[in-house]
Amino acid sequence: MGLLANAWNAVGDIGVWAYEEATIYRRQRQSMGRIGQAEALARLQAAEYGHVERVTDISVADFRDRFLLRRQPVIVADGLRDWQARELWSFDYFAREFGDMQVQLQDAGFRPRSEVGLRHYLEQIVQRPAVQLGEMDLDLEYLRYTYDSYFKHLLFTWGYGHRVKTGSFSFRAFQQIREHWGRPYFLPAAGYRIPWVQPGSLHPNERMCQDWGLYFSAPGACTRLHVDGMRSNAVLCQIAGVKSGWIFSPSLEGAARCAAEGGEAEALPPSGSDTADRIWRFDLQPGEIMLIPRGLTHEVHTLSPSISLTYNFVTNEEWPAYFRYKSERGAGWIAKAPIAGVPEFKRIYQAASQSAPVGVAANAGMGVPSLV
Ligand SMILES: O=C(O)CCC(=O)C(=O)O
Ligand SMILES: [Fe+2]
Repeated sequence: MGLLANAWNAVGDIGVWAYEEATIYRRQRQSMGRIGQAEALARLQAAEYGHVERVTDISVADFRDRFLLRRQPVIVADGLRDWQARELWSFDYFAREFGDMQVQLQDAGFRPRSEVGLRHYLEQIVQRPAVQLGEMDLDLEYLRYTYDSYFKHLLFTWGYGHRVKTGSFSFRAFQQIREHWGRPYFLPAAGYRIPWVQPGSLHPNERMCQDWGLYFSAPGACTRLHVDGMRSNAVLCQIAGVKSGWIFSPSLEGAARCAAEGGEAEALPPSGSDTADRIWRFDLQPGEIMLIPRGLTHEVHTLSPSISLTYNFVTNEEWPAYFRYKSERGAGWIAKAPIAGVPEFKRIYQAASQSAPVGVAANAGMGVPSLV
């Protein structure tokens, strides 16, 4: 990418950030009332409960019209089909290439925890046996990202990462594994507002996108119920192991949060034309990529030793709706406790997996593809 294009991208990013800061975060949001436990649980019980749809060989136009613009979660089962990462990346690969590095782990709510050697951490992860959804160990620490300085992070986001000297695992890995992965084949090449790419194409392997991370986690590890900080879309690209959990419709944001945390939460109204209360369960397998649509609440559980790559984005076409939604609801949040452990919610998902439709394995997520 040319020097001028990079500079223009940087100016665009700063402009978008300043505009959001000035218009969204500085504004007082109107309170939307409160929702209590009993009502929250009743809403979750009555919600439509289904599996995230799985597709293969989907075109950019179809993906955009059926899923991205409508904020429907989807799993693209052949998502990694053109990534060398599928063959190259493994726990051994990362232990061999980066094992001597120190990494800072996080808890289930993204808060920094202990610092350990990467090789040691990976050895611990792979030894742990697979679990079922709902079996968690909240003390397990999680490797998501290790950014050693904010300034360096900015240089990576503007495409100068290859010139940066760094001792941080995420940055070093980003520099070294660039050839092994790329923009998923079903995502548009151009027309992004976050990160700012106009004109030109987005190469997320050259320019570090928002919330980029190479995630390593053990069976039983969890990322608690949350909405991503920027309320942008995320792609969760699964290289090894299985992850499961749920995504909630916009209308259930308040109810899900309230159920997870106990007490009360802000009651958030439905948004857009799709007003139904929905819970989507997912079982993400190696080789697959899931879209977590912008602004939706989700919780993620690792069921077997896992390597994932993730990043966030917003396209030009989504921008007005993205912006409106974020002005209504504010920034993302993370719940104080996981929703998987709430007994009433447990009953909902356990009953649903016992009555799984034909073709959906009851033990989905235990290494067996859930849709056959
Ligand atoms: O894969 C995970 O555990 C969590 C992914 C996610 O939702 C995030 O990083 O925001
Ligand atoms: Fe997330």
